[in-house]
Amino acid sequence: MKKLALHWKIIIGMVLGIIFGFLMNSVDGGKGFVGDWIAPFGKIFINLLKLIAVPLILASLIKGISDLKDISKIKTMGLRTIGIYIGTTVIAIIIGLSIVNIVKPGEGMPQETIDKIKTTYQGNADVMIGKAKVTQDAGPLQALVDIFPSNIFFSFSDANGKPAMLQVIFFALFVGICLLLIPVKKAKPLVDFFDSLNEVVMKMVDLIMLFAPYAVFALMANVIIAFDDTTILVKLLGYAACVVFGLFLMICFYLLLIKIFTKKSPLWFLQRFSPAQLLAFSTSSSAATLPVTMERVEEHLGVDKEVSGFVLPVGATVNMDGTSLYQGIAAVFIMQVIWPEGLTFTNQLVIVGTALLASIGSAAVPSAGMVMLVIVLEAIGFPPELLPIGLALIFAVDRPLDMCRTVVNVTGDATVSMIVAKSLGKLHDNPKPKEWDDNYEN
Ligand code: DAS
Repeated sequence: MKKLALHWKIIIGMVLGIIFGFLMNSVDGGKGFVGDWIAPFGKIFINLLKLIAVPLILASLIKGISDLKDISKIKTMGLRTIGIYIGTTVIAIIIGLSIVNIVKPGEGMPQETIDKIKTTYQGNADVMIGKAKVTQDAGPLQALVDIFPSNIFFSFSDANGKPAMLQVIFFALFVGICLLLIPVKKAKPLVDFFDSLNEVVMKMVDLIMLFAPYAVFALMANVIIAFDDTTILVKLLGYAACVVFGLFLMICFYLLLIKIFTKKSPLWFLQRFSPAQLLAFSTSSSAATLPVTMERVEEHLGVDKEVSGFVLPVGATVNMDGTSLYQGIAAVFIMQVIWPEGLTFTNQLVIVGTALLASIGSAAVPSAGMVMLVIVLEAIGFPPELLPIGLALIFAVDRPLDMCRTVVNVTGDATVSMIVAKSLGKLHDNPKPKEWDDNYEN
């Protein structure tokens, strides 16, 4: 078992967790046992990953920027990164809209099914709408204001964690650029400190990942016990299949881009990056997965930290191709079921624009994409009185779809980091990951 590759250990933990979850679903008190005695270990694991996200972003971004030596390179890297991010997101939305308009999974849903879904999930939908209202009630420039921290003790205390991530990125960029503007002798102590901090935090990732198979077992068991009404799930299989197929096409698109721009084979990439994808699937959180995404991209895919330290934290907050594809499909599916008159070409164009903005605005935490779907629906004039029913329609399958779209979100970030690194000559061909024993002996 010890010599088994990490991704196989995580897969075994995942499968056993799913089996255990279904077993617990079938015995009295099983759900309570999982919730009280198993799920906390998954929460501890996610907390540990979030704990090191801030120091990791600070260390890798500040060290990375100071290593660039030339401020103009930051502008080039930033423009290339944002440009590719926007491009892949628009492609994701168009793929999603194409699938849902061809398959039409929402047409012909019986009224009694709609009524049953409404009564079962109306409460959950109201919670999502309430969360979206918090975002909407903020002023038009609130998202810009949120980027500038008022103190350096960042926290993920707010439900989304998004402002903290953007604040950490801003602060790290600010410090990194100022390190380039002061004499090298003066900058060296701080650069060395962050270099050392980066090594320490990467080692913390290695240690935390030792527990990944057990944590994934707990996370998957907890997801399975949440499934109540499988009859409703069956009615939504067409919609869910459209989302999953669209997400699969996005993964294929990324693998094609990697082959074209970096000449690396899909198998080479998946073998090295799959632990991050499996964690993204288990946690439904790009933010929680970020430390592992960064460790895999730097130490196993060969992207220099000067690039990964910027591209990945920015990607985790503003690049969510999986989420935007899902939002395109969900918006049209809901219209097909309860507002067919809204299915105009103009509205679909508006969906492209608003799903792009909504995915940028979505936080890297579970179900964030569904909260921001409200923005997309309201942008096309969706009747407010139908909003609760609309969200209730897709609620039953949102968690498994969230797990899948989070995998695409992190894979898109890793793909763009490899392409940008290659274009800047910062992609090392055959990275030798720091194995635990080798590193421990130094
Ligand atoms: N769970 C979000 C993420 O962490 C994606 C989403 O909700 O759409 O990427």
